[in-house]
Amino acid sequence: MPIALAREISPGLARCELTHLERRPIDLEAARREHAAYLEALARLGCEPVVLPADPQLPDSVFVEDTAVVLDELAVLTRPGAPSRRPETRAIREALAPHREVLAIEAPGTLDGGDVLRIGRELFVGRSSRSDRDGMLQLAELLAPRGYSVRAVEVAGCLHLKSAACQVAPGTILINADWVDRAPFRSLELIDVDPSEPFGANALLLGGMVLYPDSFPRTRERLVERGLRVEELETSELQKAEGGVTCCSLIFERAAP
Ligand code: CIR
Repeated sequence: MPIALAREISPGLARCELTHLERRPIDLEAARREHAAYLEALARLGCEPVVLPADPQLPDSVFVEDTAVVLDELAVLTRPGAPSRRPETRAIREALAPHREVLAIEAPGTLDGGDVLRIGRELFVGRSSRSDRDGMLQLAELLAPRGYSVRAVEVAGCLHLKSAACQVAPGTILINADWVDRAPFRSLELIDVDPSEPFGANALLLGGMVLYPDSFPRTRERLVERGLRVEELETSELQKAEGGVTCCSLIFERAAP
């Protein structure tokens, strides 16, 4: 059974980093309910949630996806682009250590896990305001011996690559082509978000189901028309912190005993 590593919402969430959104009040209790429903959905889909305690000093620490890239063979701790988020990796290192060899991106490189989209043994890495060339090159160097290739993708107008492109079925990408070029994904099937729902490209594929925010009904319709199974989640409070559905978990298979 895969582990879904997550972290409770920090009481300091209101002080989260924001890049493309205006700050709006966040209802912490409602955010916690959304997070609990998210973890329940992951459990229903066959994961075992492992939930680390909240840290009041780390406002964005619920968004664990950004702190590591976890593959079958090893994990790479990131060095998040936002300095306020760098201490988040400490607890994640401890949580991953029993399951994987843990390597790390070193200064001065920066990398956020939200910029890493894995399709088979190819990793697309967004060049965003959070992830730089050095971080991407370090990742490529660490993973080349394990047979992974890394490919840089320019991202503009959104926070991370996975704000603009996510896998919704094997070989199928949900994309907002205003924020990322289609060309790197040319060999894959692409589904465009509805133009009225630019934030609708972040989706979490798990066990044949697409976990998807309930705030993008037109894009959801496009997924359903393509025969995909979609389970909707309420994410309005976490969206105010610029979070999506991929960002609240790191999902990986347990290491073989
Ligand atoms: C940040 O700006 O870092 C957080 N407020 C949101 C991070 C969301 N991460 C993700 O989608 N992978």
